Amino acid sequence: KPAHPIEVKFGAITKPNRTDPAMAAFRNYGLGQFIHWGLYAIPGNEWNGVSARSGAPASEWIRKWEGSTVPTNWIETYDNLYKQFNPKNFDAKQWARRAKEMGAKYVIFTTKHHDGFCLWPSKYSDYTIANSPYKKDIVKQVVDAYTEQGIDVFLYFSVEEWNNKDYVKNIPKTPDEIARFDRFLKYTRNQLLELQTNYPKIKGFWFDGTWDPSWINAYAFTYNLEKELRNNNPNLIIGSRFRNDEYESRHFDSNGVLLGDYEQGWERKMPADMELLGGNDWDCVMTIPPNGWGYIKNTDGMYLKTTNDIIDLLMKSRAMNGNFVLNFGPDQNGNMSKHENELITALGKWTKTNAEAIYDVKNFPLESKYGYYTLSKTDPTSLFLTVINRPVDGILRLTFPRNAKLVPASAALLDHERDLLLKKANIGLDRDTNTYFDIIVPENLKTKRAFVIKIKLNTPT
Ligand code: JFZ
Repeated sequence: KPAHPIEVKFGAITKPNRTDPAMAAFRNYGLGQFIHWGLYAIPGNEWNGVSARSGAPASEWIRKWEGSTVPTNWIETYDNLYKQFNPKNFDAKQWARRAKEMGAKYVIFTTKHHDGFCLWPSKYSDYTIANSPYKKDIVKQVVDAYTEQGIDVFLYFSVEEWNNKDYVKNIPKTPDEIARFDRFLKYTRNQLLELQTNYPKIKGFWFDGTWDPSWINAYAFTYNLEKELRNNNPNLIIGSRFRNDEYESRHFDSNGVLLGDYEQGWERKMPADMELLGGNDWDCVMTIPPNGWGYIKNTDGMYLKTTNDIIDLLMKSRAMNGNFVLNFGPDQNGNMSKHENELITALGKWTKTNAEAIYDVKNFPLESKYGYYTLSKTDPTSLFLTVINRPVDGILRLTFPRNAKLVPASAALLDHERDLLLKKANIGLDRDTNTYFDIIVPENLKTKRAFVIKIKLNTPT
């Protein structure tokens, strides 16, 4: 933050840390599901057996395939894929049931990615699902099915469109560019209002593709558009990637104030510590492969994150008051991969057992070398320790400051509802600035998963 705040006219519209029920719900989601689905699911990161892995940055970017391996007439081929989009196994209700089983409390669904193809029948474009052989409104099915399962829906929307002739990347200069980009801005506004009208149940938008100079330069337009979207739905939740102030400052305005309701910069990365977050709400969105949000046919040689990897990232996010959002890239027929399905099942088992430690919790201001602490929001005497690193001798030694008002009094395993031995350990370290509590992990606890210990806190005796 600058030492001397400057005047910002097109800064934040909402205050950070909104306290309304919609934002309170957001803070408790804990786990979310991202779904990237679109025409890129058809090639699935390859074409005619040739992999785009080294050419396109990620599977959903395959239209941007570059280098010597690009198939002939590739762009034309890609832009005609919609004529084949006919997902015969697509079942939004099944996706929603499985997302619920996994423990997701919100979903972010791609209505339109950078390629410009709309999964809803937009009045403002011909490049939509209505003109595919499938014809039916996919966004509507997703919104309805997830909402019915009690999962809140957020719509992913890319501003940038690769194949829209009105789109201008740099600041429009010529009369033609100015006219085109002006039409493009109106089109963007129309589509967003259309999504709000068609799907009034949505809780928010997840914006993307807002990095080009043309959009950055349109700060007055985007400021008014955000106001309009919020007027239509005062509970609407928008992340920080929608727009910038008049000084090209994105995500945060020139005074360091968050633009939007939560910080949206944690894409395949995790804040190293809470200080970096400045007390703002945030979510981390994560792929299962190293990169690649859309379907990948051949994942040979790619590291796919395991259930344990996901649990670690999920609880790390929760310990820092964030949400963790796991991405899925269904294939062209609407099927999740075997690995994705296995993850859903295994993660679902874990989130069910350990729900108390994941939802309705907040940061606890101590760190643990064994894993992550989360504290119940409703009961400040219920502390959870997710053990990722199991001590070799089975003794978890918790360090609390000597003057702590609440200290561990008893402990139990969440998975077995089994009480654990807890005793104060007067080991005489740190000149008694800390007190220590030993919890014994039973030797017969045979698990290769992280496990959660519920620790009841009490006033020191
Ligand atoms: C964007 C998209 O380009 C990508 O295809 C995917 O949809 C992802 C969720 O979002 O990729 C980004 C966006 C922002 C950053 C990095 C990749 N960022 O802020 O570092």
